[in-house]
Amino acid sequence: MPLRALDLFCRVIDNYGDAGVTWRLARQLAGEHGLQVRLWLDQLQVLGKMEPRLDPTSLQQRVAGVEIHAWRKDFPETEPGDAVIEAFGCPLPERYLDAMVKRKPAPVWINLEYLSAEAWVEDCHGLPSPHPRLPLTQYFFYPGFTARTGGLLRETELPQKREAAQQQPQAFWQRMGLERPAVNTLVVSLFGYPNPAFADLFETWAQGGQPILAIAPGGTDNPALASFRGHGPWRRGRLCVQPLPFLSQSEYDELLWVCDLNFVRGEDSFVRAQWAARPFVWHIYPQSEQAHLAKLDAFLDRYTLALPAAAASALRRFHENWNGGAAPGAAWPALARDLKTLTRHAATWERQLRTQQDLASQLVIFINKKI
Ligand code: TRH
Repeated sequence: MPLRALDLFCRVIDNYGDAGVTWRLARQLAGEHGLQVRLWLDQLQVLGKMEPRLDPTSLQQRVAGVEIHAWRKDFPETEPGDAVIEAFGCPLPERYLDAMVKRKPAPVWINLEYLSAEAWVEDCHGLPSPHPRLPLTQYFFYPGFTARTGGLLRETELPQKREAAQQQPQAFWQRMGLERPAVNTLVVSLFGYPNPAFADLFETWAQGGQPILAIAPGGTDNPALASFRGHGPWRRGRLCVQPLPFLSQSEYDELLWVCDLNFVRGEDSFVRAQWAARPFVWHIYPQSEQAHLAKLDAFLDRYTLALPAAAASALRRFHENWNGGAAPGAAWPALARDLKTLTRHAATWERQLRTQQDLASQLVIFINKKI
């Protein structure tokens, strides 16, 4: 019997990406694969920031074809679906695990892991892991950049929607209540983790030779605005920093599409910046013992492979400063000099990456092979 109904569990660690990724996946599984999807999420208010249609106070609701449940401690008796996806290794409720054991056949159990460009991911993707105590087997499912991984989240209509928005960007600026930026202005979106480097970069931009419009969505949630007061645009020299409220996921996508350069972070905005086919700077989620720097290097190794040496070195150096909290100002001129090369490369990278089967489709195929 092919896969019909699926439970997706997400426990928010911090920030927005856990909820952002699982919401994107849930919508695609329901919308493009016609599955009955139940999303169990512990912090609905986090998703509510990205999805205006959601009522964060409701225990159960239906949005975009997905049945969304508030995941609370008193987990109800529930008949498991044909498959269960636990996002980022969040432990499932005991009562649900017991129901999985009783269900015949047992559901296909997937652990959807965090994204990494590191080579070891290919050896771990799809491996079974028997439960230590229960007659259940979990499968590791690793997103990734190669054919030996689970791929990346990408909805079918994404390329067409992006291309249309990039050809007609004025609709987005109007909806944001902003003037369309002048042709010679470099338009940058800002999203990152708290970073002392923001102040140095703003000073460099203010003293620079080109007008720069830096758009910072997320209001006070955006660390880029940590040193600003008030909501209006902040101007110094050639720089204008324009705060925006926290955008819906689809509006944030549009912002990435219409900007010339995107500063992103974590996992979901990092992937969405690649689908925008524009140059980006990635602030990787900081981990203890600098473990995140190996992940950053692994990605830059893949991403800069086809770049001319000068542009590759400019991009890598800027990332080292940006992720090391060092003053990025000194690394900015080289990055700005190679922006045209990086823009062409970003479009080539997106076209190549798009040939990979998307994550949701790979998940459905994988589960149907195990059912
Ligand atoms: O918020 P993040 O730092 O989430 C992180 C990462 O997911 C990381 O992998 C995980 O370990 C950690 O959480 C616990 O960054 P990320 O992944 O880019 O998620 C941000 C989400 O917020 C993304 O879906 C885009 C969305 N967003 C909006 O919808 N509107 C906005 O205005 C902004 C700025 C972001």
